[in-house]
Amino acid sequence: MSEEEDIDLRSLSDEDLVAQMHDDLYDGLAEEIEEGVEILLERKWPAYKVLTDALVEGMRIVGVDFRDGILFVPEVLMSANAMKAGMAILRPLLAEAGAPRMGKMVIGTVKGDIHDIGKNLVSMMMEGAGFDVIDIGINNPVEAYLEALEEHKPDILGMSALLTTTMPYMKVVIDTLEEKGLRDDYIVMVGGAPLNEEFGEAIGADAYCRDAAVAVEMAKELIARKHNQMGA
Ligand code: B1M
Repeated sequence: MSEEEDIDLRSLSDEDLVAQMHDDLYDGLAEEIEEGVEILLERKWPAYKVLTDALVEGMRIVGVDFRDGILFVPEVLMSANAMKAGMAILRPLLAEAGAPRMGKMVIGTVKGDIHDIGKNLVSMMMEGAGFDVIDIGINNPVEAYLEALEEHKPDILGMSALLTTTMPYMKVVIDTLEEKGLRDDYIVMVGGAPLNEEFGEAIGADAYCRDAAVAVEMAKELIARKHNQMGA
């Protein structure tokens, strides 16, 4: 029996439990992550705090060791699966706020990029804030974005990229919207770990979003601005 299996998660203080969850995420232990999430919720932790302190922080640590060559793709995939298992429990809770309908967003990760945890988190938080979200998944060529925009007619187009090699593709999508005379029909928001404000501006996005909470705030602000402009 492994050492992890011997640990009674319920006997741990909040602080030790969160530290243990970081270890469990690192080790890709989905069941333990699910249990940890349930325990923190029973202890009246808000869903967003569980998400950020236990899951997102745990994944940050995984990212450091992935970068340093200590962890490899198969291990990180297991961590990602454990993270998703925890997120699945939190999703309905984040959407429970009963928020008024705010608008519609199509979101997807760009071509060549299969990272989807951050995008999924943004989708969850946006849904929780009252947005209808159409998630078109990963590895999206410009045609897939155009098709989804045409079909769903959203207020917002969201794009995610986690690789320095794939983030320039966001400009391909924005330039194509320009060429087709569609750019002004949508608010374009972009995000992902390697991006920054400057990049967002350089490619002609309406907003760069550092994280999911910022994405929600930006979306609300830009939608309000759009409505004001239309009313003026
Ligand atoms: Co990848 N990977 N990965 N990876 N991976 C990174 C991104 C990397 C930084 C790791 C590292 O070296 N430290 C590095 C990129 C280096 C670079 O480009 N400079 C990297 C690499 C190199 C690779 C491969 C090339 C590895 C290889 O094969 N040799 C390969 C590429 C595959 C591909 O896409 N073609 C690869 C593969 C993988 C896995 C499949 C193993 C797995 C992905 C599983 C999955 O997503 N289902 C994986 C993971 C998990 C990571 C790290 C460890 C974690 C990413 C993550 O989920 N973070 C990552 C390290 C890191 O980012 N520090 C890494 C948690 C998530 C909540 O944060 O995604 O940043 P994030 O999302 C945030 C914000 O960025 C923002 O809000 C989110 C929530 O707050 N945001 C948005 C994101 N998208 C948004 C969209 C918006 C708004 C905000 O729209 C409006």
